[in-house]
Amino acid sequence: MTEVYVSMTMEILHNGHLRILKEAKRHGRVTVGLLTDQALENKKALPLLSFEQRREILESLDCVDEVVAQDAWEFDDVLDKYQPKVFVHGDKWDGPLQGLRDRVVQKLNSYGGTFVELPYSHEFDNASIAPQMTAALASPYARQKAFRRLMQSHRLVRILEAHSPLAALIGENLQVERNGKTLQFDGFWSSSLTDSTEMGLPDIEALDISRRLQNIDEIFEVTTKPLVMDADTGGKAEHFELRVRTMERMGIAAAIIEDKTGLKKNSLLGTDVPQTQASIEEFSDKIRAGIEGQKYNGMMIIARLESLILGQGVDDALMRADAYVRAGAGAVMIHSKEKEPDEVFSFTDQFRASHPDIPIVVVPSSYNTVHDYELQAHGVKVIIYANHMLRASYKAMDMVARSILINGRTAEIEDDIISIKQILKLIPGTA
Ligand code: SPV
Ligand code: MG
Repeated sequence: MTEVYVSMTMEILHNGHLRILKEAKRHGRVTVGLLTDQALENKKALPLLSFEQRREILESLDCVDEVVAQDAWEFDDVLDKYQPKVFVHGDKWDGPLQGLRDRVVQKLNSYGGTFVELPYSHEFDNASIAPQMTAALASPYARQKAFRRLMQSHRLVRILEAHSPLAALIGENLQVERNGKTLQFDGFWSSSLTDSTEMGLPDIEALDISRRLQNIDEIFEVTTKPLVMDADTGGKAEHFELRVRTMERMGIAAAIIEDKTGLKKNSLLGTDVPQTQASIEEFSDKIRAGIEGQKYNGMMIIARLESLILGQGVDDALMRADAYVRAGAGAVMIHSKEKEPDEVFSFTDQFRASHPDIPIVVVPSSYNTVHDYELQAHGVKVIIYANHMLRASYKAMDMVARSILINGRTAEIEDDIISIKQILKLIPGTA
């Protein structure tokens, strides 16, 4: 029988897929190359269904003979490997597929394969299924699941601070090209520093938890990506146990708690202000409370080590990290306020060796010359850009206000700010 190859992501199975697969079946034995999370990296958001779930659905179809994992977005490797007699694909080659068609034709010609290109059915384009998909992706459980899958994947996870829904929309939608790869942020950071600053309050856990959660709820209203909450010290273990229930129900993907006790000050102040680290026992109890308080273990509890911030050294951080993981922390965050990442790397290299599977989170606010790929090479899994959106907005607002006073009008600043026309287009439903 003729070998026919069809490649698909299949976020959800719809009759557009069935049409393609039935057409493919007319040409012979059908192998579906199902895109893995790795193949989708930097190209598309991860589908709601896991690879295994999508595979099971496809395998149950009469028009599919075999499902294989396609680990690359491009078709070069699969065409070399399977050399199918027939390659079936829709005729829509825009967006991230751009440029791939010519290479497919070339490869097929090189060994005499046939290209069957099917007309794209606009019945199933993003616009028609997007609202339902967005609603599904934005559900509390889906956000938490997406985060866990990101943590299990091989990819570096980039988290952007969002102090408002508008800031979050940038993290939700922005895509850039770097070295031929499409990059985007994977989720949001709800920062105690920027949430407090936005309210004109110091970062000392003074902002009410209900207000922090309200901010998150507003961000959730307009986005789909996972959110990591800076839960400060978590407060008293008994209170934290109750709060995690609400956080979990809302769909917060992870809560990071820091191992300080008493009145917490911002970490970047280090030992310039009085700050006390909790005992290992006290903090381990809080981690356990954060796990036990949840209904379905939807939210990861991440232990944040303040040893370097408080001058206790890398060995102290390693000893604590080990204890916190034993208490059930799903990941550890190592924080530093140094200009260079040396002590962070000393921690990550040693921790990686003893705990290869526990994700490491970093917040490179002070050691800001280090690149994401260097952090990744040292075993970092998650990078949080913790305060830059708020810092950007304050500076821009200050500049505008000054310009208005100095010039006595707004014409001079117009080119540096978003136009009213763009604002009206920015939010669907405004115009
Ligand atoms: C925050 O963003 O509130 C943090 C990170 O906790 S830091 O400000 O560096 O302490
Ligand atoms: Mg904080």
